[in-house]
Amino acid sequence: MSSGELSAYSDEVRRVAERVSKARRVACLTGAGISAESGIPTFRGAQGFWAGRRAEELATPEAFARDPEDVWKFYFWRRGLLREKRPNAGHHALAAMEAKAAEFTLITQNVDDLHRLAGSRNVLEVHGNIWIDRCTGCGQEVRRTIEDHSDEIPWCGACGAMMRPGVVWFGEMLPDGVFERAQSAAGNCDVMFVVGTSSVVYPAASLGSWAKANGAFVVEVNPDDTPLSGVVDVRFPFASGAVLPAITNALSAIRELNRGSVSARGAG
Ligand code: BJW
Ligand code: ZN
Repeated sequence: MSSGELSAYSDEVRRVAERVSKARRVACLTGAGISAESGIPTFRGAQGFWAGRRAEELATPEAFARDPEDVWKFYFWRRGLLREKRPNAGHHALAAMEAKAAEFTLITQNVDDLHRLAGSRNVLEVHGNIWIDRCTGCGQEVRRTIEDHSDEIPWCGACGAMMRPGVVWFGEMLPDGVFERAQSAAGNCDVMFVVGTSSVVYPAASLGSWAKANGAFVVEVNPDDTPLSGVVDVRFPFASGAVLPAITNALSAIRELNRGSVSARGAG
């Protein structure tokens, strides 16, 4: 992505930053696209995580019941991949935006933990977290770290049942209360960003239009069109690692300008 292309959107960048600077509440929904620039494959598309296999073959409770080893292998491989990955400029820009905003909720479909590593604090993980093992018997959860990751199927220390990855598969409910909080953040915000998601997996895919229906200014960041593209107020057809820092920088410039005019008034 050349910065030349994004520079043609400088008015939009400023307009969005102005909206954020005046907003009381900002929300952001992210998907796999924001982590693409960290070297993590997205789900859909030729190079996607389940290239050559149907998602339903790996990301359903039925698949796990049929062949847990096969499903665990997929998750061990992804944990291994994540060990070397770091947040990128898009993750960092959202953490910086949170620090500047009055109230900021980051809703992520990603399970990779990169938002937290970048410093985001108010994070709702609607599809769980890949570093959690959850017991299929008693529900006990164990949080793995990059250091204590192993490729052995884990068994529960409390009840002896097999553990599974602490993520949300197709046909499963989202973690208790988390989607309700996400829906409330989207429905009550002034500005909503929808970043790096194909907007096809529900219920997360409903959050952008929910925000719009409740009066938010909705901004989409995605090189490709999605089912949401037609309803957003501003669409940036570029990589999030380029767009989000540009918005955060414009926001800082607005804040500086406002501070300057306040102190000039104070002095005069
Ligand atoms: C960039 C970029 C760059 C690239 N910068 N952008 C019919 C209608 C409505 C709903 C359903 C339906 N049939 C079934 C359902 C329900 C189902 C569903 O939505 N299915 C659809 C596929 C139709 N949903 C569910 O089952 C959910 N649960 C549920 O509904 O519970 C209620 C219920 C229970 C029981 C019965 C009935 C209802 C659960 C969904 C769980 C999704 N789980 C996964 C796996 C998580 C674990 C793991 O990681 O392994 O979540 S699937 C996968 O998709 C993962 C993702 O979070 C999710 C979304 O994908 P995402 O993030 O959008 O990635 P991509 O790859 O699709 O898109 C990347 C985008 O980035 C692209 O657009 C690129 O252009 C862009 N991009 N580079 C910015 N640099
Ligand atoms: Zn157990």
